[in-house]
Amino acid sequence: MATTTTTASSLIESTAVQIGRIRVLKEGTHQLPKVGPVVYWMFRDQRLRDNWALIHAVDQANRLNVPVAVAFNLFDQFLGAKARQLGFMLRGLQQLHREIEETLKIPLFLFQGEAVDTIPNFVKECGASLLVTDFSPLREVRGWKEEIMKQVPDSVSIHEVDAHNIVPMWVASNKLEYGARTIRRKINNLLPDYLIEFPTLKPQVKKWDGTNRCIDWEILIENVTRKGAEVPEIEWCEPGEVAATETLMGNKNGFLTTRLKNYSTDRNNPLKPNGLSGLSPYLHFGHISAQRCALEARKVRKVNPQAVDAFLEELIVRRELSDNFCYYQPHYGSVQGAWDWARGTLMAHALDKREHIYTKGQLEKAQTADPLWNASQLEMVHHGKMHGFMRMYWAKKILEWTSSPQEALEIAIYLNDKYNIDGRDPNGYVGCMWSICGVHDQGWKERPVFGKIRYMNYAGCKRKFDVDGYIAYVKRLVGDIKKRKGETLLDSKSKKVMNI
Ligand code: FAD
Ligand code: FO1
Repeated sequence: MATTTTTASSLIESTAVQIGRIRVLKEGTHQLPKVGPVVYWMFRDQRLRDNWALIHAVDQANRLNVPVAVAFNLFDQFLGAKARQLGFMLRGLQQLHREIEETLKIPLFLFQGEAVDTIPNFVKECGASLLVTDFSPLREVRGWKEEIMKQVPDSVSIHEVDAHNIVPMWVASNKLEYGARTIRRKINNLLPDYLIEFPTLKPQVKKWDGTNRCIDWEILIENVTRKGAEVPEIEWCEPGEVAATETLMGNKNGFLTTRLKNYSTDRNNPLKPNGLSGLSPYLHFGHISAQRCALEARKVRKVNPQAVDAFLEELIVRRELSDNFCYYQPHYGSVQGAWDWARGTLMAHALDKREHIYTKGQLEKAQTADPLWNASQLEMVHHGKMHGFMRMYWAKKILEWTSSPQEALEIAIYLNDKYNIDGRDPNGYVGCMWSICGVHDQGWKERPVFGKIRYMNYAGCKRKFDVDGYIAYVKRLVGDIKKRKGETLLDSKSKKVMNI
């Protein structure tokens, strides 16, 4: 994608958002004073608060003295998403829609279909002069943007804003980073410039005067969740910005307010899911800004410096490293995307005898001889979020039990995207590649099947945590979920019978 660094001519001098956070993807030829509205195509950062893309869109609209609108495109099929993910996302969007129209009087337009059709059509229809997009490194998103750049009229400018990372991905580094060690220094040097308090979102000067189609959220959510019923919604995680902020710092069970102190110790204990922040569903769908999480975490650093530093390492360095990898490594999600040393060692051991070989179906149904692995798979399938520690073990065993590293990677990504509420995320593609292809890891003592890829086994887990306790915990968890499902089913059937 031909991106030019931001030039003043294309940007009405933006003071609200640092220039480094904005990339001009296309220079429009619109001539002042005849300018049309600003459209923000919201994709990854589905929130009102602390959203640099929205701040930029409103700022530019006010400078051009034109209205601003938000457009969201619901894809019919998005990387295998089912009811679990789409229901969560749409319920979050429903809240956003109500708030953005009531408090900011900014219309939200929801389109269904392919963004390469709906977004350019909307831009043409409303005569927009600027299209603002947020940033995702995923190849599908980049392909859509390339196409949209061709489809929109010459007069339209397109600005991309990294509203997801604290240090914009392209500012942190202009190349594929080798690991956390190399990118950490670059990010830390830039944090003083970028880890700053957000400006208040200014009210828009000009109101949208076009008619805005109303959205029947209930019908839409009902249809989408019925179609994707194979992977049912989760009940334990309330979607939306309010719940996200509660999870971060609510008085009742907030991570920073009530659960931070055990983070450094408990986060590697699968028996303590509350030991993790629980923020990944909200960070993935953009219901909360990572920058907000970091700003709030820094405020409580004095109380728990170790826990805050460990959290910021994951939230800033590891997370931004994932975006760096997916952006600069076109073969992310494939063995081709691994470093030479890893590809070499995996190929050298590809024909080593495997103790077990399982098919994708057997793995999906947790039908292996390893009760620990089965428990982690069942936690993901039924609970919708596998514990971070178990994800490493889970993925590494798939390498051990399939006939090739590429097949292992494909199965791990397929299952991770299908069942985890935070799937289809750069963190997931990198998590699977770290586990199976040693990306961002070093080489270890050579052994069968794994070669020099870091090895994890049951005995190692037993040394770290109460394996039997975790297996029993997941058994209870799955039993409770099935019981609740049975009750709701019975309840709805009895309602039908009693015609309630
Ligand atoms: P916390 O420990 O509280 O982390 C807070 C935030 O920091 C996370 O939400 C995430 O944004 C970031 N973070 C934490 N660990 C990592 C990491 N290892 N790499 C990158 N960022 C990290 N994360 C996802 O968001 N989606 C996925 O689909 C996903 N799949 C994974 C698959 C495998 C095989 C592995 C090894 C890791 C995967 N991860 C994924 C990374 C990590 O396991 C999750 O981000 C974390 O468990 C989410 O729970 P949490 O927010 O409660 O964790
Ligand atoms: N973003 C959209 O703009 N439209 C969608 O229809 C959409 C569906 C979707 C389903 C699952 C999921 O995990 C994310 C989804 N997103 C959607 C959000 C966006 O794609 C993600 O933020 C990226 O995958 C991360 O870069």
